[in-house]
Amino acid sequence: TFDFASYHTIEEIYEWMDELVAAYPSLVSKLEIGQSYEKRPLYVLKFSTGGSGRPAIWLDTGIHSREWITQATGVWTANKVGAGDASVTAILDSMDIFFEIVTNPDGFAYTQSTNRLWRKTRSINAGSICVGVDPNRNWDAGFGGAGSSSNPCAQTYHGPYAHSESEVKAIADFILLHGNVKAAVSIHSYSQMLMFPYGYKTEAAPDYEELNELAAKAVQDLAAVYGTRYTYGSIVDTIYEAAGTTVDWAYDNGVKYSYTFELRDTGRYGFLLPASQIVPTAQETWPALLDILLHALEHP
Ligand code: 0X9
Ligand code: ZN
Repeated sequence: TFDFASYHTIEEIYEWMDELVAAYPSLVSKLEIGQSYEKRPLYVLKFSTGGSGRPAIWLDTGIHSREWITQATGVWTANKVGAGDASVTAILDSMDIFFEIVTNPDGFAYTQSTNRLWRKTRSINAGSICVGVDPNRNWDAGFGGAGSSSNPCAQTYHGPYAHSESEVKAIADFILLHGNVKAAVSIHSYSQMLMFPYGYKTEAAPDYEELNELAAKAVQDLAAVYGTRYTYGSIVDTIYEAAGTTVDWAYDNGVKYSYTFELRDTGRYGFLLPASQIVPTAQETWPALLDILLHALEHP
């Protein structure tokens, strides 16, 4: 059976997804929302107890491929939801959850075959020898602004135009077509932070007070598990100005509860977090995630 305390290959994760669907067929299904640049399927796990047009939650991990703790936390968390943990019953009674675990599959495969620290997509840039676009600078939210680069060789290259990356466009199209996404949580590492819009401007979001209070509660509940300390606030106040990120786009497109985590650690291991920390990281993140989901449920 699947070992949640180890890092896994893309093939192993895809196989595990099919096992999850097979284990809980009345709750979990697998959608393909598009294809990556290198034609890998973009799989999304759908958790639903039925109904149609229900409000929904969007979750993604691994949009930056080298942030391995995020895909691993995604697997643990999806398993928790699939197993019908009592804490999610109320949420699944009226909302659907969509979870993309391997959000940048080409990059993830490349971190396993060639360069463990690959961050970007693997698209070819016309006129450059450098490969890839930063999928967390490619969104149509202040696209091309401060904290993103026009240099294809940069780690924060924003790409030739907004949603040029199929991995990004697939999510944007999915969320817009769905039309009733209430919360979006995009999970990164590392730095131990919980953030909300904006990242592309210093102006406070209209819902700043509510988003900030909810973040405060979530990081408190996270710390209660193993004492791990997170900072929180808007992206621009907490980490740095960054144009074209997922959660700013989601927020500006009607998803009020848009959050981004930066999971463990604060730099000792950085992106190379030991596998022994996978389960503890997932366990402590869970109550924080639940706070956000339950708040979205209670504030329709
Ligand atoms: O630079 C980034 O994209 C994020 N940090 S990371 O080390 N994961 O690359 C910070 C940007 C702020 N927004 C989100 N984390 N979504
Ligand atoms: Zn990241």
